[in-house]
Amino acid sequence: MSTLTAPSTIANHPPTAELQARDAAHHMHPFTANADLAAKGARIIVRADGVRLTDSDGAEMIDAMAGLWCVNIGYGRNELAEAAARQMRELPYYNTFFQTSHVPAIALAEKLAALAPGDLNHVFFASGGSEANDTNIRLVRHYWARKGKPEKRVIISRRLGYHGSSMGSASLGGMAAMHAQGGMPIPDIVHIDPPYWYLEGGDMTPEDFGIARARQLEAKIAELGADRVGAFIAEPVQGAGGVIIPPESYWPEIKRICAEHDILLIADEVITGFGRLGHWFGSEAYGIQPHIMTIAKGLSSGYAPIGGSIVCDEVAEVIGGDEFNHGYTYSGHPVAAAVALENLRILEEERIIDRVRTDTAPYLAQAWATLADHPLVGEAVSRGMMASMALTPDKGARARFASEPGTVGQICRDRCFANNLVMRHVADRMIIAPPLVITPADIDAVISRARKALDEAHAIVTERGLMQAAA
Ligand code: PXG
Repeated sequence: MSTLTAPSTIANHPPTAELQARDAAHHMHPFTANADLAAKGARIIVRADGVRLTDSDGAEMIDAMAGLWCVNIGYGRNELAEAAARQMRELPYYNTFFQTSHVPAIALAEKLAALAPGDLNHVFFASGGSEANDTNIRLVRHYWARKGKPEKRVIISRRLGYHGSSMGSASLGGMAAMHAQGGMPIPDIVHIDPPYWYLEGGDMTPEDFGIARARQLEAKIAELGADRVGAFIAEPVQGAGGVIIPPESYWPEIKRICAEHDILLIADEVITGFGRLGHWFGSEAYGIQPHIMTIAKGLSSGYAPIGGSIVCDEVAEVIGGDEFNHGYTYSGHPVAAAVALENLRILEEERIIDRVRTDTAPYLAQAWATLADHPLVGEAVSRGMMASMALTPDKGARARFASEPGTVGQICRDRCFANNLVMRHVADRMIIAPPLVITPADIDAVISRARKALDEAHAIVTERGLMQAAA
C-alpha cells in the first residue's frame, strides 16, 4: 500500500485562531448554526492518512465516520491522486450530452453494470447523492408517463430517511427539520414510519414490528391507490437517521409489497454501497433486487465528487425511447470517473469488502456490543461497518431522556472529540461508520476511547441532573 507522505511537523499553514477567524468571516458551513460556530471556532483538519486525521494544532484523531460516511478505502491512497492527475492532463473535462462520450465514463458505467446485482446495467451519472435522487424522481415519473400511466407519480419514502439536501431529494428524505425550511416536501412525496424498533417498537418483538412497519407501505398504497404510486425509496440501513438497522423481517415484506402492487423499488445505496455492509451493495446483504440504486460517497471513497443512478434494463429501455430532458454539467466527469475506477480497482484487488464481511465486521460487532454494559447505553448494535448505540437514562425501559433530544448526545459527542475520536450523534444515538480498512487494533482504540468518552459523558449528565426519563 502506498500512502501520501505526511508533511513534517512544521505547520504549513497559518495559526489555528487565524484560520478560524477567516473561516467564520467568509465560509457558510452546511447543517451548522454559523454564529455559534464562529463563537467557538471550527476544528480545522489539515491532513489525513489511513483512518487518522490531523488537525491544525497537530492533534491526531481516529475518524470513525470515514469523513461523511465516504472514505471507504481510507485516506492517503496515492494511486487515486495519480489517477486524477493523469486524467487531468489527458482530458480534464468533456461532457456526454450531445452525442459524445469519453473513456472514463464508458469504463466506469461498464464496471458498475458488472458489479451491480441482476439487471442493473445502466448508469446515469451525477456529482453526488442529492443530484442522483433528483434524477430518480424524474426517472420514475417519466418512466410511468411513457408507460401511459402519468398519474403513477407519488413516491413513498420514510420518516428519518436521508436522501440529500436539494428540494427533490430533501423532500424524499424524512427529516422534519429540513422540511421546515424552504417549503418541503414538494407535491406527491409521502412518508411512512421507519423500522426503528428500539425507540418505537413498544412491546412488540423486533420481528413483529418489522412486519408491521413494512405493512405501512401496503396501507399507504391502498390509501392512495396503486395506480397513483410510482415508487418506494429507502436506504437498506438508515444512515443519517441514526444507523437504524431494520429487523430481519422488514425487507422481505417490503419486497413482496412492491412486487404485488407494481411499484418501483429504489434502494438508496449512497452509504450502504461499495462495501459498507460487507457486500458490494447493501441490497445484496438484504436480498433485495431494486429497479434503481442511488450511488455516491464510497464510489470514489470521497476523493472526487461523483454519484449516480444505476438503472435496470426495463426502466432504461422505456426511458431511452425518447429524449430524457435531464443532466448535469458534471455528469460522468472524467476526472471523478477515473478516480472512482481506481477506487473500485483497489476495493476489488485488495479484497477489502471480503475482509469486512469475514473479519473486521464480525470483530467490530463483538467489540461494539461490549459497550452495551455501560450505564448510559441502552443498546449497541452494528451491521457491517455501520454501528450505533442508544443513550438512555433507563436501560430496562428503552427510555428517552426528558431533556431536549440531542442534549445528551451532544455531550457524549463532545467527549469523543476531546478524546480524539470522531463519533457522531443523531439525537441521543451515537453512530460510527469507519473506513473499511480499519484494523482490529484500531477498532480496539475506537472502543476504548468511546468507553472513556461515555464515562465522562455519564459523569457530566449525572451532575447536571439529566439522567431523567421522559414522561
Ligand atoms: N442518500 C443518502 C443515503 C445519503 O446518506 C445522500 C443521499 C445525499 O448525498 P450528497 O452527496 O448529495 O450529500 C446522502 C448523504 C449526516 C449526513 O448528517 C449524511 C449525508 C450528507 C450530509 C450529512 O450524516 N448523506
